[in-house]
Amino acid sequence: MNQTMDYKASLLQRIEDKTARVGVVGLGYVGLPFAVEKAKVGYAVVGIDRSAKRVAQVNAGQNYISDVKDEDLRELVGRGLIQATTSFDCVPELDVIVIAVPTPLTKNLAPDLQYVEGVTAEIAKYLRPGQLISLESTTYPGTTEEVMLPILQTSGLKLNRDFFLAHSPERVDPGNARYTTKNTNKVVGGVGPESLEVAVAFYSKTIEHVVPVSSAKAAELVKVFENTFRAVNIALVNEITLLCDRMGLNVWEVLDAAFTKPFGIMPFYPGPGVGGHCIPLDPHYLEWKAKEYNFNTHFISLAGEINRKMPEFTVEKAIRVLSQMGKPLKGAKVLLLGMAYKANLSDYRESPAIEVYKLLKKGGAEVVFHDEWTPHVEEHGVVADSVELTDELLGAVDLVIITTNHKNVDYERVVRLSKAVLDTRYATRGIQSPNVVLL
Ligand code: SAJ
Repeated sequence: MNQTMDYKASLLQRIEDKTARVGVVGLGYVGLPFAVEKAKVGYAVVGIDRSAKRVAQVNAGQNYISDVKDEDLRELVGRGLIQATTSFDCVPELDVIVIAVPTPLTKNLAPDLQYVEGVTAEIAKYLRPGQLISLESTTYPGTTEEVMLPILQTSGLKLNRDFFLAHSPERVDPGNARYTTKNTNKVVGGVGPESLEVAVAFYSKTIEHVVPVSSAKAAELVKVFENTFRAVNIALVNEITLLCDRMGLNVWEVLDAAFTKPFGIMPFYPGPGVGGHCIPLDPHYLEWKAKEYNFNTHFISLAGEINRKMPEFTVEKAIRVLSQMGKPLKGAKVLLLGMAYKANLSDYRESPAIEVYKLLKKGGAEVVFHDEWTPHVEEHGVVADSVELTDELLGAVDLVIITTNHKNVDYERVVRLSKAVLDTRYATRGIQSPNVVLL
């Protein structure tokens, strides 16, 4: 009787002895650190990215992700353990393929899976027996099994006999030096027990603690819940900020005091809005899917509504500060300090500072920004370059709005030289001055 090839056993063996060749689709803030971690322990890694520029940078050992050490990438590329390509024709040589491509929203907050579907269709063209496919992109529960699996099955291959399919959500906190790809607990869910077994074996080779769950769907919901937890709690402190403004209370004092409670609370802080490619977007993937079950996720919708209101509130507060100086918004000179979506990184995608910039311009203000992390900004119709933070500039503008609390700014100097400062991040904590207004 001809023994049908046990593809699972041979794949497990290759994972175990590190002869498995690993593919990473999407060389961004998730994919490139992952590729480096896998190569560091000896796996040969092929990065696939649609950007020829990124592919060329990787093949030249030129790092572009701040969470990756330049010398690590250079060394691993030099040793031939990492290479990159724009083509999927390398797929047949790969044993494990990890997908970390963007999952954005459409303009009316519906999931946009074009990248996940496109990549899966490319992989399906080349799929062969003995391969594990793992989706890491944040998405709604059901994507891996209901969207990816049917596309992969067009290959004619059989799930859990020929190929294996899993979801293992990325948990990268950009800029977090303490928690990295290696030491952040990793949830893994398979489409069937065999897929779970193979995926757990793969991730366990480089990640200290792997957390298996019963299905890919459960793993998808774990991640969307994590980001929803943050979005809702950020919205809660933002809502308290709006109320404190009406009550004439200092929300920062209230929150600082609340967070002295040693148990049962977790610090979140208000701001000019919520940016990045995760927190403002991912929860709406769950909101959209829940409707299929005739279920309204009220917390997600409300959190999104409140967080999206914060840029407007910031400008409203700026108008009040200017009018107390006898200055209408129209013609006022305003300097934004920080365009990145959060402190100490260079990413400005969905940054609330950009929304504040647009609203101020719309109101007729003359707006410039200073942010050494984002020397040039091109997003949502704003195209502008960072200006130098000179004494003259600080003295010349009517209002400075601190929109991102980067640590590389001397806030004491900013307060000393400015007419008025609206601090949306409490970056001026500890600096007492009558010309500072907090959000
Ligand atoms: N923000 C606040 N107040 C807070 C916390 C954050 O206004 O108390 C703002 C930030 O300024 C930023 C936005 O919310 O504009 C998002 O910040 P974030 O740190 O929550 O989100 P990301 O996108 O940088 O990274 C998050 C990860 N962050 C943490 O867990 C701390 C994690 O949720 C995900 O692993 C990651 O998104 C992702 O890729 O999903």
